[in-house]
Amino acid sequence: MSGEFRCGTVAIVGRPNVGKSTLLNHLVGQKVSITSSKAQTTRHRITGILSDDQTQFLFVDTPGLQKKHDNSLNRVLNRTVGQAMADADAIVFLLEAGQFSEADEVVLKQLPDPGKVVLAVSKCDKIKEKSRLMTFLSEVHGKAAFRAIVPVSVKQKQSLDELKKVIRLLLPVAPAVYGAEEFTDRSERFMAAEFIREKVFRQLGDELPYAVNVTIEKYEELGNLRRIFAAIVVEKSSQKAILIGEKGERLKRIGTDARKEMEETFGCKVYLELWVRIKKGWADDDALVRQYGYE
Ligand SMILES: Nc1nc2c(ncn2[C@@H]2O[C@H](COP(=O)(O)OP(=O)(O)OP(=O)(O)O)[C@@H](O)[C@H]2O)c(=O)[nH]1
Ligand SMILES: [Mg+2]
Repeated sequence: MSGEFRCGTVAIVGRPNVGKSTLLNHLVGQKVSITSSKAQTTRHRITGILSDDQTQFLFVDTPGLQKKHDNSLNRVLNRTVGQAMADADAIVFLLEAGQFSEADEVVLKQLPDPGKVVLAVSKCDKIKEKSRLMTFLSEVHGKAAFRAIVPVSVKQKQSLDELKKVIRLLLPVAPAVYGAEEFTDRSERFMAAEFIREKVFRQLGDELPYAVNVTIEKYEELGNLRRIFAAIVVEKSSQKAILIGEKGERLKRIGTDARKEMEETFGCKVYLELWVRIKKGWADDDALVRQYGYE
């Protein structure tokens, strides 16, 4: 039986900042989805593909499910999570080691049939005493009839293999959907915008405007060169000033970091032109949220 090829979708869900995108990138072995220490980094359903001789895993990263801010953008993000769970063959419900809060409870309540849910516990490296981790695992184990519970840490490769093994058995016997070399369903153009947004998230402190967005205005492929023109969209002129920084230093650093990451991932030279634009209240404007590609 174990010799039969399996292929299916695996939604990774959990509250914001629990480590979903980091886990996805480590499972796939490639940077597919952006990560940061700020909550609500992920805003799209992004597939990361992992293929071996026996299985093709279609891991689906999702935005952190949350009820704190209620605007057009968040309603769309929460809907994305629900849809991803409904469509998935298996679900990884991610909790952070030692923490189970109301925000986690919100996700737990929305899980469909626990028989297709694997509970994974992230950031185990942050808990030094083994006994504390054990107590936490036995506490959360009883929350639902999960298929399995797997403590993981991106630093411990071993537990990722264990996680893949239990997920595999939840996937249907089916042929591969993607070629063996493919690692995401997303385009270079989409990833370029995401890489820029990641650098904004990582370089700004608490002053990070929640409603920051990146749009690619022009994307040209000229042999081994990409010419990319992108706008960072914020809501107020004060936010624009923060992003640009003194003498344009901050914007320059965001551009340099994003360009380097693109060159590494795309394997080509990149010319990147970046500027900042103000669009008042876009995150609570249904039409603009759609126009910016959130669905
Ligand atoms: N120490 C440690 N830190 C981790 C681990 N996994 C993730 N992190 C950190 O946790 C933070 C959040 O990670 P993300 O992967 O962006 O979290 P997320 O759940 O995708 O967050 P949203 O997209 O905002 O919902 C980042 O600073 C990661 O470096 C881990 O196994 N160990
Ligand atoms: Mg994420």
